[in-house]
Amino acid sequence: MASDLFESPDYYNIDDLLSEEHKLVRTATRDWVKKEVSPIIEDYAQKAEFPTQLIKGLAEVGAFGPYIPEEYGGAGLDQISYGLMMQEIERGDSGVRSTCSVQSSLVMFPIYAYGSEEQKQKFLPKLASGEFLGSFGLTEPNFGSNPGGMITNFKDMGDHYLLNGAKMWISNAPFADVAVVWAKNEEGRIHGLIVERGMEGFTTPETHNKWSLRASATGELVFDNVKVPKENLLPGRSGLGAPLSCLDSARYGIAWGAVGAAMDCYDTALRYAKERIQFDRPIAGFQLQQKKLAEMITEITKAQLMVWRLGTLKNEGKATTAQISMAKRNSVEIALKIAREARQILGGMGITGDYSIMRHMMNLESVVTYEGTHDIHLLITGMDITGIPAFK
Ligand code: TGC
Ligand code: FAD
Repeated sequence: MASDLFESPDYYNIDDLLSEEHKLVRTATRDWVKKEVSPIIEDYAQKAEFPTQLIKGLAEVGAFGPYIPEEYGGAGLDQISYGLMMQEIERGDSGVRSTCSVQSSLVMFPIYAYGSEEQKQKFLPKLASGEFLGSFGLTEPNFGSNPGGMITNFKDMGDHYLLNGAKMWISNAPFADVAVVWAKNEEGRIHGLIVERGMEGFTTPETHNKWSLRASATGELVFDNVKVPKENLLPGRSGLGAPLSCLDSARYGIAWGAVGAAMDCYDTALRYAKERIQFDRPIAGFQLQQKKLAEMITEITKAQLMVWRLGTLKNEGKATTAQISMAKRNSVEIALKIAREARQILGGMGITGDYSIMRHMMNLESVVTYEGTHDIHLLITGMDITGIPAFK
């Protein structure tokens, strides 16, 4: 990829709404992304390989459990700092941000929120330091948007649980040391179990041939009579609301992250349009290109304001599931549109790996689907404003 010249757009002086700590966190993450992610990411995406060497740096920059208290190894930051980190990391690559979302919000968060003290002490510091990589198993081959129908199950065998079933489309699965797995007990009640690599009958085959999130490892979690110690059940919460509450936290991070991808596409297209000469003038001087660029910065600015406000609500413990859904859906939608328009501004160059745009565009095709599809988030808004669920 060409050298990383990224300059962050801030059309409405949103920086004035950020604290010094927020700006420091953002600068540190941005500098790290420019130094460690940008130079290698295109190559890893082309090879469809997960850049495992980034794990240590992600931990050092605080991207594993930014809002988890320091006593458990987290960074103890607020939700705006978490959001800004996800924005900067996804500005580099959605797949790298995925790793952080899963580790922080889908593995550390449930252990922190619903785990026993022993579970927190055992797993959180190692997850925060990157010694352990985690994955989150909710989706199954026949239950994606409708996770409540899952068939993965466990039986109480007296001194342990016996886990059977399979999860698919699981980020980090092939490399994960631990997996937070959602399964039904004999009464059909959903619980979270911490499954550890090495447990007999637990395998994590990799999913190949993806055109999207190629620098993120995706796989299955397969459980064939896995004996899970009883102390690995998350005791604090059961029911579908438990995994869905983790999704709230991850979707919030994605709402910020997708803005980062949009910012990178806009910034790249603006710079290119000012430099690229056709018909003896920069293409940025043509009205059609200005329309594209002006609409991009308008949508980015609206999305920046939305996620900032959502962050303030989240800091106050007031952000609702429906508000988070709206922001996740909006950010990904505008990012995808901006990626497509930006790609066109670059003409033929836009399809190459010399620029980040096509990679962002392909990555965003996963982001618009995972953590609740575009349709599901619209239906969550619909249910919230009408009071009538239209899922079933
Ligand atoms: P429904 O009857 O509405 O709700 C069941 C129970 O859950 C409660 N609840 C929530 N609780 C906490 N937080 C939330 N966000 C909640 N949403 C609902 C609800 O109150 C109810 O509680 P109770 O006590 O009454 O039982 O459930 P439903 O089966 O009708 O489904 C609703 C629907 C469709 C919105 C939900 O299933 C959904 O969100 N589906 C989308 C599935 C999804 O997002 N999967 C993501 C998998 S993980 C992933 O993609 C990771 S990618 C990571 C990466 O790489 O970055
Ligand atoms: P389906 O649910 O089969 O949906 C197919 C289509 O039907 C969609 O367009 C959907 O919007 C539509 N649809 C479904 N229900 C309705 C309805 N009621 N009304 C209208 N339209 C509807 N899952 C995890 O648990 N952990 C992970 O780490 C994880 N990582 C992922 C990484 C990648 C790269 C991808 C692609 C997915 C990942 N997922 C993960 C799974 C992801 O959450 C699911 O793909 C997603 O929830 C959608 O499920 P599905 O693919 O089964 O699609």
